[in-house]
Amino acid sequence: MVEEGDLGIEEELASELLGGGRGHGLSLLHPEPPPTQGPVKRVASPVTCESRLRHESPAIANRLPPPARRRNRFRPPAPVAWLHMHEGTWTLADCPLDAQSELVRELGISELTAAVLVRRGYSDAVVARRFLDGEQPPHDPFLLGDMEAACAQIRAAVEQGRRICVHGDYDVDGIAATTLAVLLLRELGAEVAWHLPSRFDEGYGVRGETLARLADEGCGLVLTVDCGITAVAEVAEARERGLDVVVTDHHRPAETLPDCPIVATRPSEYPFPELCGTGVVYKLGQALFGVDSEIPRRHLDLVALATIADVVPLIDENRSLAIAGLRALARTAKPGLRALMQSAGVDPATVDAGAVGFRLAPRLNAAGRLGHPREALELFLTEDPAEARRLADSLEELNRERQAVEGRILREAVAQVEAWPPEQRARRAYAVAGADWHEGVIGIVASRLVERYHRPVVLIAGTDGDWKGSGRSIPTFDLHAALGACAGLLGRWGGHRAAAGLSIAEENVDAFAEAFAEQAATVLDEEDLAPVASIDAVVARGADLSLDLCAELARLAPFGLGNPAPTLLAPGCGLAELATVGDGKHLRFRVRRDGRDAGSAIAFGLGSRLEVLRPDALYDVAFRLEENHWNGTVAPQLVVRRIYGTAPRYRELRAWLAAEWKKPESARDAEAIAIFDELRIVEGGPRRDLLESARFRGLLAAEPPLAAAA
Ligand SMILES: [Mn+2]
Repeated sequence: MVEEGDLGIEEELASELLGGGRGHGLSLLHPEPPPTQGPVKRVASPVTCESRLRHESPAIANRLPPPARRRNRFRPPAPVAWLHMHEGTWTLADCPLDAQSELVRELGISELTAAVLVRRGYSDAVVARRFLDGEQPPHDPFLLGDMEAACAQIRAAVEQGRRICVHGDYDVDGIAATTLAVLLLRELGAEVAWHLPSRFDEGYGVRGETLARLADEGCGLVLTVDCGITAVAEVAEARERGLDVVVTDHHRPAETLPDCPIVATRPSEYPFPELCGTGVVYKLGQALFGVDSEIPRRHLDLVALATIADVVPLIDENRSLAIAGLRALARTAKPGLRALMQSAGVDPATVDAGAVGFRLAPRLNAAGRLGHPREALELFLTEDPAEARRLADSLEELNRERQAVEGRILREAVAQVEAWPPEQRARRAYAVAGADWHEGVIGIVASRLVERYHRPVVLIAGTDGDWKGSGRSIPTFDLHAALGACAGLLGRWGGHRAAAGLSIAEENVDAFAEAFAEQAATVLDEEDLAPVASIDAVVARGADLSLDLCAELARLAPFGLGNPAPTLLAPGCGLAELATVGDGKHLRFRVRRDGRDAGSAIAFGLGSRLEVLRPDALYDVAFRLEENHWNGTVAPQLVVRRIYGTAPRYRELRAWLAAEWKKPESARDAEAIAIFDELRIVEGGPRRDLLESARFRGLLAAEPPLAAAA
């Protein structure tokens, strides 16, 4: 298992993961699959996120030559689309040159960064500048659901001296939202209590028994955070008992809504419905204290933590909350957050989305996964540094335990899959069960298996005879719908397109695995199982991958869902000085382009490919450009996502075009002229790689070889 601190790979993996939605998440060829952060519990709005993420352009089947020669070395036990698993394809969206040039001119940025921004939909200079500055105008909190009624009900409870109980959830978002609500209500002078459900005794959501108990204990108002939107019967019952409820949530509502004030992203007129649960409470704070009030702003550290940990898209208001919140986290006065960063080895001065998603969030989630989320909440709330240290130590211990449990289940699940007969291995969706697996971590392990096998996976744990499953999907597969089709074999089930949970009778497990695979077979073909990297910009020939460019690209951070770290493509490269590092796990090399050194590259998890990569062949290298701090020096480094074989005819088509360019215009081939026009190639103008031309990409993919005509 890859441990934190191992060559800094954890950041690499975290950012890859946080880039979720691009391809199938992690596709680094890792001998032991890498650690992941908590599960994607809910993708708030598949439409908004995916349409941003999925660039529409013709896929180029830019694959390596047939694998026959390497079969013995690399083929996994069953011949399941190994080429896809390891290489996949890349796609490149169109990038209107007018928009790109305008950004270069107006913002004074490089052609490359401008291309990234245009491809991500920031083609207007004003919008792009606001994005870079992290400056989104905060939307009016009173547009969010029944905000006015909710505030009135809360104020009335405070005035009447009725106790308010905040009801949250057991993950980072639910715990941070509870903390934030408690702190805000205290500012109002309210008598506040809180309740966090246990994953094991109560499970997700608001339970009737809990509300009844709170009513009996003299509570006057329950404020739900990060849950409650579907608690229709529970709320009705509570109100009959004289207990008022205000729901704040960001999950998908059912057809009927609870009969009480609801502050939720859906249904709502709110312009940006992708807030996390803590973000919703932050808006409640703005409504209660005023948008310019310092009171909610003091807790932006919690908002950033939850926004990043809950994997909501880091665009629009979430982006500005994350940027402001990460700054607040760097200088937080909360003893708990300081202690947590210290025990997680996170330097507050450089805390970023990767550190939150990969180091802080798993520790906070460990409480709810293995025990009770109470400890994480107490950590957030405590004002005593000694108490904070004790709680942080305890979370550290729980997190270690979580890693061990998760590692064991992962090994067992992988062993099961690899022992399957080939026809079972070839299934397009896997369901794997273990009698003594821990239900608190099966979701994380399912994500890991999705990364490993590039197909939907449901993991089922037979805890206490009550079998429970947790599934994770790939972008091309609606897991929720697939479970619906198998509903006859399931007990309770629910979730989202990307992630879902279920309960099942033991005797139905095998039948479900079969039905689930059948469902996938009707929806997915082999191509859907191939990871697709969406390229943000093609590096032009001769372009300098400098520290300045690193810094410029870093202005697009924080990276995560909806705003992944830019993936650049350097086409037609030679790989020089190939060597493995880290016990053969990783690959290090220098990228050479057109006979010139183009930079130092590290490819995490690709060490085993050392012997197949040929020094005389050309490769298209997809990478992120990062600063590498080493031994007191800083240098740009290409952090490789994937290495593709360059299309066989790339070299000859390029040579043909170079020859055409030298001819007088009247003598040029029409196809060549069209490509030059498309790229607006002029003497002394900005360089653009031929791959930026859709027409050129078409020629590369065309059959029969068109170069023969040239
Ligand atoms: Mn949430």
